[in-house]
Amino acid sequence: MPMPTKRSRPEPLPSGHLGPGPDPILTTRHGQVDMRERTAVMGILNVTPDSFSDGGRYPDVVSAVARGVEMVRQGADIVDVGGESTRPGAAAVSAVEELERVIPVVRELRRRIAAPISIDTTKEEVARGALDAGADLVNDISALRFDPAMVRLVARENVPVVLMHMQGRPRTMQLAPRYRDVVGEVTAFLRERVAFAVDNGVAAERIVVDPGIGFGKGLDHNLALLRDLGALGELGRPVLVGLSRKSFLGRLLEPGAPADAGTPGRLEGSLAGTAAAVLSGAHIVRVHDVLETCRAVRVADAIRGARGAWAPASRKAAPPADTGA
Ligand code: 7PJ
Repeated sequence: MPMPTKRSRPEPLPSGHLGPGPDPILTTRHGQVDMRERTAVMGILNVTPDSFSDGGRYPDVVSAVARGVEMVRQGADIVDVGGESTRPGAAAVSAVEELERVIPVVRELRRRIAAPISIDTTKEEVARGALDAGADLVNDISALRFDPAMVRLVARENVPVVLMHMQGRPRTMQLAPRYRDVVGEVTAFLRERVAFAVDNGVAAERIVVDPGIGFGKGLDHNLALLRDLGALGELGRPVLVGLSRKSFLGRLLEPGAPADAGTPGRLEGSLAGTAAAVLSGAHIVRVHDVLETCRAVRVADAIRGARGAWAPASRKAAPPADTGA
């Protein structure tokens, strides 16, 4: 079987961008995540009593760690540990409580797995505790906006960071999301946040960008972003997409059902959405169902490989040079 073509981006980018960057490889304290040929799978390990869809299922350290170990066996490249629910309308959690939830899990998981561990938090104190306990990267859904100390921590520790787009705040973000051009606005926001991070000492090659599916977005906004993910490729950084079991899937699969009506069909919806995201330009997918996703992604990667671009042509990128072929 021919190997999928390496994701490289030979074409020059238009002016005003950050440049194509190096190949999509993320260097962490626990090895490299190489996304040139394979899409990386980030497994979600929620240690919250009220998270989006598996809240309360891993209430204790032992079962949370066991699930983390299992996800790595199932093929996860990164385990994302989170102790603060960002469910629309969820109550805020204090740093002390978040630390109590995540630190024992990160510490024990570190002893048990070699894969990079990420910490899903917007608080510097929590991120610092988790990095000290053995975490390798920071996943900040506020893109370094909610805690002014966060950017200094990431720069000083020289760890990779995920910068995610969100319109509004978790409590109110789904009330009335509005955009004129959702893809353009999300791309511009992420460009500004990448520049902010770099200006504050974060190495560009440590940055991952994320359109923030479901964070201050209606159904059509989510679909437009997933369809046009290649536009984020112009930022020259790996793109992470998280759509696993999110409520827009319920809106597609069970229109009319209440948003909190459980998750029937969300595995299939998540797999289809994730495969589409891979073909659309995602380099990392953040998911609950690691085993199933790894299989789906393997197929999507084989199909994507034939196209061989590090990101699909961006909306604004110049067309490929005419090779006369
Ligand atoms: C995301 C996240 C996402 C990143 C959550 C859920 C909601 N971090 N944390 N991207 N979503 N980077 O998992 O359903 O989409 S919490």
